[in-house]
Amino acid sequence: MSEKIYVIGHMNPDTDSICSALAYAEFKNQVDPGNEYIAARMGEMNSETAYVLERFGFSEPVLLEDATGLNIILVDHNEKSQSVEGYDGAQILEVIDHHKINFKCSEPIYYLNEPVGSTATILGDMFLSTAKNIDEGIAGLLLSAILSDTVVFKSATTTEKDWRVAKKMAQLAKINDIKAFGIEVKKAKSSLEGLSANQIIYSDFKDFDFKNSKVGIGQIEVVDSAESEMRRDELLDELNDIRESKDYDLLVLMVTNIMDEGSELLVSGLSNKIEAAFDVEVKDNRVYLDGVMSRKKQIVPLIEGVF
Ligand SMILES: [Mn+2]
Repeated sequence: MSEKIYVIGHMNPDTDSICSALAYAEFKNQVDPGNEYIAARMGEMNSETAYVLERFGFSEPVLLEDATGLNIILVDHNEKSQSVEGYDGAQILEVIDHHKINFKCSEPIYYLNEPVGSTATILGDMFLSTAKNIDEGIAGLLLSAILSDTVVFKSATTTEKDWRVAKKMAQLAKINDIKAFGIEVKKAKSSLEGLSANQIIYSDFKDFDFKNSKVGIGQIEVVDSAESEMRRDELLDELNDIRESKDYDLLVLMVTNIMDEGSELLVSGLSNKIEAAFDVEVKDNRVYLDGVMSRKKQIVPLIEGVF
């Protein structure tokens, strides 16, 4: 009997989560035509992702609010704290991811995790080795997701494999200048205009539990810091409000400038943890970290280490 299986990325979806869900659903429909694989999302897409989908002619994945009783495949995440409502009551059939693993299962499942720059890198490789055909649009989605997650290959998470798969995908998607296209993708999200401070903080936000301390870390990427500097006080006020109303011990917004290759951290709560983690002084609730662009590699492990 044909089953419906939802392929879904993390909460507050980024381009990698959305494009990987679309691409992996397509891959599975090719290799397992007996079942129906449906790309899904949890929450609203950001403007960068909307730009990418429009560019390659895709409509947005279906919104999944509760996965209780459903068959699901997780892409681009594995932890419950970053996943859909109903996680415990869902049948998780597979995980394809590139994050640290915090996952339990009672039966053997297909679990593929690689320390590469994006989930799309893993999927692109899979398409190249196994799929019957790679649609120009799917290649475009995967290329965009690699460029997005690796910040156009500038992030410390970038590997040789990201480059290799991106080049192949660019050929298939008929994109000649990969870096120029990457900046174009990044620019689609970098404007803060029309967004409230709350929307900016939550545009790419992750929750963490560090030894029972509640920590939240958001990240925005800008190509020019003028806008975020102008709104710094407003962003700090909103961080304080969120921390108080949602009981965070530490709340951080990384404002990453992809041209300067560094991040300013706006900090609410335990700023002594930030000082200890990075050996810096937090002044007026902020500190600039040169060369730091990756939340996953350069921020999360260091903060976790001081809890
Ligand atoms: Mn990712």
